[in-house]
Amino acid sequence: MTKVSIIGSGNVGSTLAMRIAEANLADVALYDIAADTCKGKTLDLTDAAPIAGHNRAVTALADYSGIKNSSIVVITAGFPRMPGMSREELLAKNASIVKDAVGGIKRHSPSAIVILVTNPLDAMTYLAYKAGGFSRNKVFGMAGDLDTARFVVLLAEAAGVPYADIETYVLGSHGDTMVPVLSHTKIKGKSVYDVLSEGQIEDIVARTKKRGAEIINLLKAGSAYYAPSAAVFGMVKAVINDTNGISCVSCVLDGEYGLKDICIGVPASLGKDGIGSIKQLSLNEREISELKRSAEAIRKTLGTV
Ligand code: A3D
Repeated sequence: MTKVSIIGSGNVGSTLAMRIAEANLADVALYDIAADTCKGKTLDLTDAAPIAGHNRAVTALADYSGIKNSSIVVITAGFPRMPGMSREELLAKNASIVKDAVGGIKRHSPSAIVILVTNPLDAMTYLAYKAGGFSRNKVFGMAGDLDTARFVVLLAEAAGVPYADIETYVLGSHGDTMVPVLSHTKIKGKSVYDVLSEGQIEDIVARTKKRGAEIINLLKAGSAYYAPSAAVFGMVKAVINDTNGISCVSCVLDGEYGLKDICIGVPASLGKDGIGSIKQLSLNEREISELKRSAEAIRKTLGTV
């Protein structure tokens, strides 16, 4: 039986558990420091099974030993942003939580693929890679697919087309320096510049970067979780079904895009061994310098860990 363990049963973790079980993709084990709340959520998710029509086990774990034999471990444990906070402000608190989770994975499920969600995402992914000593194909972070989805929604609204008519990538850091790749953005097969004005494009890029903050300000407690859990679900599905489809993932680079020894968002194929290959897009000069700026912002954040 395929098993996915999720560390952190908060908004993202529990919604992801629901998506995985209800898609009949895998059994799900959840671990959270808030043990009773975690148990309560797993009972609730289990009671939904006869209605949703699956027989997947959704269980709460008392400690990390229960994650053994997981194909994938997703780390969502940690504090989310509150109104007015940057993702970087979460660094100190979340770094020690991620280190604990990585220790548990090394001890009990060392061959699992590890997917990071905890913010600040790129720094946490790098930290997990270093602390775990994992091979670089086996640890990556979810952010680019979410940022790309947000960009797609705003482009489709402006152009008045279905989401499926948009082709694009958002690379770089999960933060203000993210890089929506306009040179590879197409609407119904045409360059974005042939469909929308420069002003519209600039506005959409700026709104994409602030979409997370827009949602936080409306929710007032906690951050987005429906779209984030959908993006992680897509990655879990790609690994379990060995699809080799392209996702924008934060992963360790070793010279790709001119960057080394850093985790940053790039397009990569995902399959049973995690990252298959990194797709090298040809970027224009402006995009290359934006990606470098994004990498510098991540290194600055990492420097404080
Ligand atoms: P939330 O609903 O608060 O859930 C976090 C859970 O982590 C809570 O249930 C905590 O009890 C639990 N937790 C805290 N410390 C520990 C620990 N030591 N061991 C185990 N569990 C612990 O937050 P959320 O689910 O909305 O978000 C979780 C994390 O993901 C935050 O850091 C968010 O910023 C981040 N996040 C990232 C994205 C990206 O796109 C990268 C999107 C959404 C959320």
